[in-house]
Amino acid sequence: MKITAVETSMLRVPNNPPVSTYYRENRYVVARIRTDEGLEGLGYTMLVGGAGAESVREYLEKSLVPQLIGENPLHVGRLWQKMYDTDRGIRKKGIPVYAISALDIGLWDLLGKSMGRPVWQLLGACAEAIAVYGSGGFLSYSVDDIVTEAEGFLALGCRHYKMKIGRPNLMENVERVRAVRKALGDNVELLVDANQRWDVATHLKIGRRLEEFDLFWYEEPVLADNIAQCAQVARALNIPIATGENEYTRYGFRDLIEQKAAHYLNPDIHRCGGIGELMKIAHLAAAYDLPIAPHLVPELSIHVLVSIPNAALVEVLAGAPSELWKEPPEVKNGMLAPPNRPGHGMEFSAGALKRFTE
Ligand code: SMN
Ligand code: MG
Repeated sequence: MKITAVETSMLRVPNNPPVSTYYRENRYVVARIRTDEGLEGLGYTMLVGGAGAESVREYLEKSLVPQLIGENPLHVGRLWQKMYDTDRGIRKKGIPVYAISALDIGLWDLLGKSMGRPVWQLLGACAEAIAVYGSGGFLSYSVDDIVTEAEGFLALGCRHYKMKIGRPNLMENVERVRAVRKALGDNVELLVDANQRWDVATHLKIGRRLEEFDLFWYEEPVLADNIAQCAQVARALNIPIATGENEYTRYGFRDLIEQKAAHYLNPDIHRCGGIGELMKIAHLAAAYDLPIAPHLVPELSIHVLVSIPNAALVEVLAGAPSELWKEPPEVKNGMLAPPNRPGHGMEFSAGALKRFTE
């Protein structure tokens, strides 16, 4: 089998309220990998808020696609390395790895389709389903918005919910967490996410005040580039630290692990290098018994999570339009199971392609 072409496109997908009060839209860079045997692999990556989408598409088309044309798509590992080795002068952080991730996802889709098997069965299945955590609670929300959103996830059987901290008035963040903890009670695991917002001193001030709420994890305290400071916060607070959504490849996660920067790792399959690289990151973390809770992308992350011994949770974000997919992932009793369809099993719905294609 040979790759004959890669057709790219872009989707601009609006979020629903109240998420849309914070992130109006997300943009997808889509790469359909075509072969001489008629099989097609769907690759895609998502840029939250949309920034950088054109750059990802340009790098994918101009630097990576030429490396794949004429190649056998079933050699997924060799092609990943070939893409990674392209342009050694460009560090594989950010934009280039979003592009590699999209194509790797398409190649694994093709591999599964060529064998008539879902990707999770190619990865070495360990579990049937993974516990879901609901995510949202953005800074633009009122406390009532947060509680209503959380209760929606609890109604699906979820036992974990994540909200944001990061409002400029520091103590207001403590009061918002206090109000949400009071409303949800002690039987719900509450997570907070700072999205890199403050310095170490501020996190010590806020984090110590949040310790009384028995939080499940405290996410991305400092700038993702400053691993040493994340480790400093992890040593100082009596709350588990989670980070990784803005980290790239096994090398970036090696640094997080070696510097003991987090108790939970949140690699994003659309950013870290794709399916194969997420497996490598997960296996590296498993040697340290560090749990993996991938950032967003539940429909793809689930294939890896059911195939690793250190799966923690799968994230489902409120607000994404359900009509995006032909067969959207379905949370049942707070759990998500992978699809039994060949490949990764995902395809955009005809309505979504019509409505959202740029
Ligand atoms: C997050 C980031 C971007 C969009 C939605 C949610 C957040 C998370 O950092 O970890 O879910
Ligand atoms: Mg986050």
